[in-house]
Amino acid sequence: MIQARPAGLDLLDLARRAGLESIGKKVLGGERLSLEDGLALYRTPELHLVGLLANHVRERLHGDLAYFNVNQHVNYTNLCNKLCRFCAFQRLPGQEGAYQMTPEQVADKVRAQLGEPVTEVHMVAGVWPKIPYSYYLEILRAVKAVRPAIHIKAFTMVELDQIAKVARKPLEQVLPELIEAGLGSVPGGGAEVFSERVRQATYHLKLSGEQWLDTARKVHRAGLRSNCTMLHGHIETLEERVDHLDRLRRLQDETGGFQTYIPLSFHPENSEMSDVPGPTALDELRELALGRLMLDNIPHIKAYWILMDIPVAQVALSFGADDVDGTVVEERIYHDAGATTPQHVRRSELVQWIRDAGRIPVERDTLYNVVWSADPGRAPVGRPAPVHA
Ligand code: V47
Repeated sequence: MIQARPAGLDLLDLARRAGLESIGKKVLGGERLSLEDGLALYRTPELHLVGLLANHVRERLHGDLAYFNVNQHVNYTNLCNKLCRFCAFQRLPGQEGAYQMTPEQVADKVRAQLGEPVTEVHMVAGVWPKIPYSYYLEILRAVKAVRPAIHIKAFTMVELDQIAKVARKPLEQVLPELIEAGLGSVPGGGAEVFSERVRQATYHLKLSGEQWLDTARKVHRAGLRSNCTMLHGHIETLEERVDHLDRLRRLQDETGGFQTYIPLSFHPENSEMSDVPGPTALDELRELALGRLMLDNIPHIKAYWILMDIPVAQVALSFGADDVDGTVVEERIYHDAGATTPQHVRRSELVQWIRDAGRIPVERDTLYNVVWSADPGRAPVGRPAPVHA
C-alpha cells in the first residue's frame, strides 16, 4: 500500500530546501500559482516534492476519495481529414482498416454491454466532412433507444465544430438539437497544445487554441459540462505547457464549465512522429501534479489508466489525481498508437486497484453524482461528489 502522507513531513521545510519556499507557502495557503511558479515546478529535479504539494491540494479537495465510473468507449469512425502528425488512429477512405459505424452498429456496441452496469458512453471519432448532420443525431438517438438512462459524453470541440459546419448553422443552434437527441456532456479531447507553433508543426488543419477555447465557451454557455486535456510529451516546450494550463484556467474562471482535466501522454507508435520518444512514467506523474497545482479552479484531475498503465495510475492517486476514468471496454486511439494496456477492466478490478493504492473507491456518474461508495459517510450515494474549497 502506498503511504500517501509519510508521518512528520514538513512540506514547507522540504520546499525551502528545494528553493521553492514561496511556492510551498502559496500551495499551503491555497493561493493561486503564477506562470513562473508553474515553470519552476516543471524544472525542479525534486519530483517527489512536486507530487507531495499536488497531493496536499488533492487531499484538501477530496480527502482519500478516488473516483471511477462504469463506462464504454465507442469510436464511431476513424475517417479523418485533419491529418494530425501525432495520430495513429486516423484513416482516409480506402485505406486499410478505415471504418465508419452505422447508427445500428453503434447501437449494437451499446446493446452488447446491457448486462453490465454502464452509466456512460464516451463517443468520439475522426472528423470526416461527408458525414451528414443527421448521422450525428441518429447515433445519439440510437444509443438512447437501446439504453435510455445512459449518459452520452460525446464529440470533442473539434467534432462539434465540424458538426456545426455540416449542419450549416451556428453551434449555438446545433447544441440544443444535439442535447435533445441525447447529448449529455462533452469530453476533453482535441485541445492538443494551444501553442500556434506546435499547431503549425503537428496539427495545422485542426482548430487553433483560441477556436478550441471558444467552442468550449459555447458548450458551457449551452449548459453542458465538459472536460479538458493537454497532449504532452512531443515537441512542446515547458513554457507552452504552462501557457496551455493558464488558458484553461482563465476560461474556467469565466465559465466554470470544466469538470476534469486529463493530461494525455503522447504515444508515438505508428504515427508520423514515431521518432519522438514520448513521455516517461515520471513525466506523466509530473504532468498530473502540475495540472492539480495550476488548475486550482477545476475540481477533478484524471489519471487515464489506458495511457499510463495501472501501476502508474495507482501512484498518480498520490500525485494529484483523484479519478482514473472507467471500465472503457473497447479503445482504439491509444491502442492503434501502441498502448499495451488492456482495453477492458472489470468494475471490481478498478475498485481493488484504488483500494490497493490506499484510497477510498467511489463510483460516480459522468456529472460526479455518487453511484456507489466504499464510504457512504464521506461520499453519500445519490449526492454530488463532495469537493472542499
Ligand atoms: O483528441 C490522439 C489524443 C485524444 C494520440 O474527456 C493522442 O474524459 C496520445 O480526449 N498519443 C482523445 N494522445 C482522448 C481523449 C480522452 C480520453 C479519455 C477521457 C477523456 C475525457 C478524453 O487523444 C485526442 C488527442 O488529443 N491523441 N492520438 C497519440 N498518439
